[in-house]
Order: sequence, then structure tokens, then C-alpha cells
Amino acid sequence: MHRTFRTTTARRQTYLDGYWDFITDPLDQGVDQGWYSDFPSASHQVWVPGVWNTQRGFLNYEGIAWYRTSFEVIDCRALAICFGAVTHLANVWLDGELLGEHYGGFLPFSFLVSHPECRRHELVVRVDNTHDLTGTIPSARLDWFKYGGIFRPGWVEELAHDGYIASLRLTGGVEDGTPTLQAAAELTNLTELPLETDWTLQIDGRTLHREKLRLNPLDTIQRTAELQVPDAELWSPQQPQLYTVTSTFGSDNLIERVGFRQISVQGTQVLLNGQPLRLHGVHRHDDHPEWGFAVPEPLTLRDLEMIGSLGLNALRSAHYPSDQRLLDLCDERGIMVIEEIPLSDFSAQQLALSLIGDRASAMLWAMIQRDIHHPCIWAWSLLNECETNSQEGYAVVERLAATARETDPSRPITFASRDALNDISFELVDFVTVNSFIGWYTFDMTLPAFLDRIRARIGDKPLLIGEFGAEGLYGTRTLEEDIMWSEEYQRKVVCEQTKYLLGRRDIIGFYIWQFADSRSDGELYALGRPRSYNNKGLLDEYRHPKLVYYALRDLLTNAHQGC
Ligand code: ADA
Repeated sequence: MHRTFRTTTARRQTYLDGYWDFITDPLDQGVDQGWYSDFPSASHQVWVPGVWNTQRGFLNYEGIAWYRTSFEVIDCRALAICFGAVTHLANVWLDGELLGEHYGGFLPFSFLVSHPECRRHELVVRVDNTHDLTGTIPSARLDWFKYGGIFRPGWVEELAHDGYIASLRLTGGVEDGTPTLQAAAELTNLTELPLETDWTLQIDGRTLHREKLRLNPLDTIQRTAELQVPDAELWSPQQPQLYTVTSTFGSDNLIERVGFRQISVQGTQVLLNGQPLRLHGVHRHDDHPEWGFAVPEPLTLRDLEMIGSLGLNALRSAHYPSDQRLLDLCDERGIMVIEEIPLSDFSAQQLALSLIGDRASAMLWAMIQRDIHHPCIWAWSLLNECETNSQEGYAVVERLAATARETDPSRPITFASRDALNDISFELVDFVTVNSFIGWYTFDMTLPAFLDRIRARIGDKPLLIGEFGAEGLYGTRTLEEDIMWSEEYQRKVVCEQTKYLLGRRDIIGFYIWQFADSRSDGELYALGRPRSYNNKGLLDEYRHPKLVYYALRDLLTNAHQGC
């Protein structure tokens, strides 16, 4: 997988980036007409990774579309066909044979193919990005754009060896004061003969663990190891020390990076390596007018550089699992991330549907599996602004909290609430996250009064301000500060509230909504989203800074008392 470092030296990886044949299927005829083996000639070409909504003619298309490409196999025992993310349902065929399907738009999946012939193979993907109110996550009601496509890299791995590391999970923590690595691997024998070989783990080239394993023909086994690394430096935002771990099984290997650090909750505080965390963060959608969700790597890096130069140290990946390369960069830069699944703005009625609970739980599990090794992730968010003030919401939080705690006991969990004064689910999570748009949607209470009331409700639990902000249309300038939608008004609301939050000691921090303007649903939010954009960005969608950007930078970096 494209990461900021190489993830294997043992597998031949072919990236599927390039122009793929593409055709929409609004009437869902493709399966019946056999497009998986007989692709229609009337197709277009689109770039993968990408979303179709940035292509001329497909701006607002929501529904089914088909993609086709081909790749060459040189020589191997098996193939892993891998996708970084496809929104949202993908059915995949190889040479006309169905490999399988995957649901969940922001998470990776792969298929293992045995004994592939050494020749060119045809790969066809049917993508369905339909959103509805009864089964999809995200649902049809959302404040970001319903982009569709194969929008993160796809790649093929040739597995030429006897052994295969089917999965690897690493967690760097601190146990009884000692940096400790937890490892879990699934190891497969790809041959039809018994296989006896070593599984080893090395950290920065030094062997920490070696064991001899014997596998039956075509068998898969699971192994775990807990390894002390007493001389490891701890990871922190100030000193983001990373270590490279190489897992080897026979001649196969996988490489991952870890950082050792400990997160704990104590009274109103969240502690990182024993010190109180203070989060000054911002939200960022993976969005750009020319690229949609498929934001190119150099732009992601530049976004993070701007976040750093604003004096911020934290990011909430609103509202879906991030591109892994962004998380790699946050690991390297010491940016503290909350990651969440796209269960956003669901009503009690929707939350009561068993398909929603099942899908949400599966997504949460898959997100944690994928990202557990990232030291930058300090908490998991179970959902955003759903009706957690209802019994149905409580039941879903309870289920998701159990999934998260079972999959990763090392990190605190939360969810973002928009009705904090009536929420009934806070007792299920480790800290409380509240979203509040005082000065934009609500005017009946001041921020201090609001936070005092929440503090009285939640007692000693840590409190995070999950979202606050105001809209400012780039270029709309006014003499008076009090004219809504102007850059001046946005600057005033964001800076006044940031100043207040900086001084409030009983919160663990805040995440400003949001880094850059993001495309929204023009129909659903027709009145509140001029230009069909959520305009609460500190920058516009092309990353032109608004007045609030400079004022906030001055405030947070103490350049002068800017706001
Ligand atoms: C909510 C939601 C965000 C965004 C924001 C807004 O807090 O979580 O995604 O929609 O409101 O701008 O209204």
C-alpha cells in the first residue's frame, strides 16, 4: 500500500493507478447483462484513484458505476488484490469470476487468489454509492458530499513464497513503566505440503522475537507476542519517536511503524505518558474541488503543514476513517488524531435498525484493526451527532463501546454529542465530546454558561469541545464585525471562543470546525449552504486563507494578541 514508507520487501506490488474504463449503470442492468465479462464499449476513461464527481458530466451522479482495468502477473503462488477504499459497496470480478463484495466506503479490503496464471488479467469493479435512510452508512442525510468511486489506491501483490503474513497488528504501549510491543499475526501456509519455518519480529533491525512454527498444508494460524523494549524512547507530540517493526514469516515480510506511549484517563484529565493532554485541534474533510475524497498526497502534506503553522497540535478526521498516509504523516509530526466511523446524524429510528448497528460495529472493528499501530491516534470516536439522547442511541453506543474496548483496550473512547444537555449516553464512554455552534446556530446561552451546565451534568469526566465555528464566505468583507457570513463575523466568533477555551482549565481541549470549506449536499442544505459548501473553513476549498486563519495563527502562536 502507498504509505510514507515501504511496507514489504518480499512482495511484488503493482499499483493499479491509471485510467480505467468507466460507465455508469443508473438502471442497474450491468449484472444481468454480464458487464463483468463483457464490458460495454460505450465506456469513458476515469483516473483511479479518484471520484467520478470531479469528471465532467458526473458532478451529481449517485448510483452504480462500473470500472475495468487489467494487470500483468509475472510468476507467483497466489495474488492479493487490494483496495484502499471504494465508496461504498464494491463487487469485484477477476477474468469474469466473482471474487466477492465489500461494504464500507473508507476502509481497505482484499481478495486472495490461488495459482493465478502468468499472463494479463482483467479486473472489473461494480461500485454503488447510493445513500439511503434505512441501511447505508453514511446515510442520505449528511453535510459532506456523496462522492463515488475507487478513491484510494488499488494494488496487486504477487505472493511468491511458501509462507504468507495475512495480517499484522502492532500496538506500542507502556506496561509497568516499560515500553512494550504487542503483536498479533495471521500466518498462512500457501502450499499443499506441511510448512516449517520461523516467524520473527525485528525492531529497527534488532530481533526481538523468533519462534519456529509448523503449519499444515494451506493452513492459517494466529500468533501473538508481548515484547518488552526497555530502551525505546517514548512517542509524544514534542518528540514523535517512531520505530520500524519488520515481521518475517519464511521469506515473506511486512513492515509497519509504531510509537510507544500510554494514554490514560484520570479525573477530568486525559494523560499522555503521565502528563495532561491539551488539545488545540481542527477538523479536516478529505476534500478538494478537483479531487473530492482523493486528495493528492502533496496537498495533504501541505494541509498538515498549515495546521502546524497555525499552532495547532490535533486533528479530528471528520467523519470517517482517514487515508493511512495522512495518519503516517501525523505519526511523524506528532499531531494527535481522533478517528471515527461515518455514523453521523442518525435519528433514533435509524439507529434502531439492526443493519445499521451491524454495519457500524463492523466498520469500527475494521478501522481499529487497520489503524491500531498509529501512535498519533489517541482516541476512537464511535459516532457523530446521532440521537444519543434516546434509548435507541444508548443501545448503539453500548454496542459500539463494547466493540471498541474489545478490539483495543489501550485507548479511550468517546462520541460527539450535539445535545449535551439532554444526552443520556455519556456514562458509556471515557470522556465527553460536545459540539456547539453558539454564535452561529444558537444564541440563547453563552459558551461559559453552556460549559458550566455540562460540567454540572457530567461531574468529573474529561470534557472535549468537539466542534465550534461559524461560516465566513471567502471574500465577503464588511466594515462591521456583526454581519453573519462575513469573514469578519467568522473571525470574531472563532477567535473569541478559542480565547475563552484556551483559558478554561476543566476541558482537555477543542477541535475547531473546520480546516477548509468542504462540498456539501446542495439540495438538502439549500438554504444554509451557499455555493453548496460548508463555509466554516479557516480557508476556502482551494486553501485560500480567510481573515480568521491569520487571527487564529497569531492567537495560537502568541505572535501578538491578533483577534
Ligand atoms: C455538525 C457536524 C459537522 C457540520 C457542522 C455544521 O456539528 O458534525 O459535520 O455539519 O455541524 O457546520 O453545521
